[in-house]
Amino acid sequence: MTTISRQPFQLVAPDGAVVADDDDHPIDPDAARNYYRAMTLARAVDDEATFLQRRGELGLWLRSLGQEAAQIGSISALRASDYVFPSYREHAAALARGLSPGQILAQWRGVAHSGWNPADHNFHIYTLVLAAQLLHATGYAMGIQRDRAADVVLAYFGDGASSEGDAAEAFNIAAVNAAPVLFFCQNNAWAISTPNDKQFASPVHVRAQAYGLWSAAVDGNDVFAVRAVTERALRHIRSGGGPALVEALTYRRAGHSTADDPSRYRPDGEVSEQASRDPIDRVEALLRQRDWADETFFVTAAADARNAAASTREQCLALPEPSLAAYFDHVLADADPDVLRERAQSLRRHPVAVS
Ligand SMILES: Cc1ncc(C[n+]2csc(CCOP(=O)(O)OP(=O)(O)O)c2C)c(N)n1
Ligand SMILES: [Mg+2]
Repeated sequence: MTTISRQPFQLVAPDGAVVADDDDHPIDPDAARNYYRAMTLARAVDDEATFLQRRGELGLWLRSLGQEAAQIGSISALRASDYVFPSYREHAAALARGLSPGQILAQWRGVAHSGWNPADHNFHIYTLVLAAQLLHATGYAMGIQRDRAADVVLAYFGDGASSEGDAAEAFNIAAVNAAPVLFFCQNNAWAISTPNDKQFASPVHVRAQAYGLWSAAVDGNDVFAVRAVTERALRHIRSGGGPALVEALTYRRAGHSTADDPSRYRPDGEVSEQASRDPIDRVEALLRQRDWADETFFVTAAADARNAAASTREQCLALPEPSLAAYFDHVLADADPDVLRERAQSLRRHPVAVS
């Protein structure tokens, strides 16, 4: 069954008021406190990484500011054995999966091709070629299907990536094969300087229906709603219903990257208006209104966030410089004569870099 909702699904309003109850995900105090902590931690790491880039310690950083609920709500619905294909902005999801800040920063510091072994956390390396990971995810899901495993693949992508040919191919071939994959779009309203209305004439969760995907739209800044909709999509997939697509409507409150100046294209006032829909403030308002957290909880969460920031800094500065030879070590799994020749050539040309 395919569901189409033009009104994004919401459980908690921006002011913290509960607008609906949901059997798939009751609004309960433990969950609210856990979400608050996870999102606050992710925000602190993201802020610190931005400072590190400004100080010249990272070459580039792509912020996830404002997208924490979309990531935490979706990733928290998965089982540990499910496999994730991120795009390049899924830092909150990566932290929730157990990756360290240092592992996430390594690529942006230019000292590693990725920074982690995907198998360690069932979390693939970041993919910068837009929508390529949707094809990888579909292929991986078809492999799971052939292994008769019960796992599901979740693939993150952006609103801009949704108009890539790779996305169309992935949606189609996943549907034809009933592959156990959830395509999770974080629609943050912008693809660098291209707004949604210049990107597509029909939202991705509506287009998904034509491919034969189960789909739904959700308020991406409402962590409870994201979790509930993701649960529904996963249930559909796990019961053999085929692939699904969730479009989480969120907002990119930072530039595309630290190399971008959004004031060149973004209307004045848009960011401050969107700040009133902040996903962390929303859970804080809920916690305070319901009296589900006392002052000690918030003070402790803030201290944990400061520690996470300090640890991010330390881990970043402690990342080892790779040798030039290391760049050739992960090109192909087996020794290849061309790669070995280029490796030897480079080491001859740059003897200083070797030492
Ligand atoms: C195939 C491909 N084309 C172009 C680019 C350059 N590029 C990098 S990010 C980006 C915008 C992507 O926007 P979106 O999919 O909405 O993701 P967001 O960055 O907003 O999270 C573009 C055009 C790329 N990386 N890959
Ligand atoms: Mg986008």
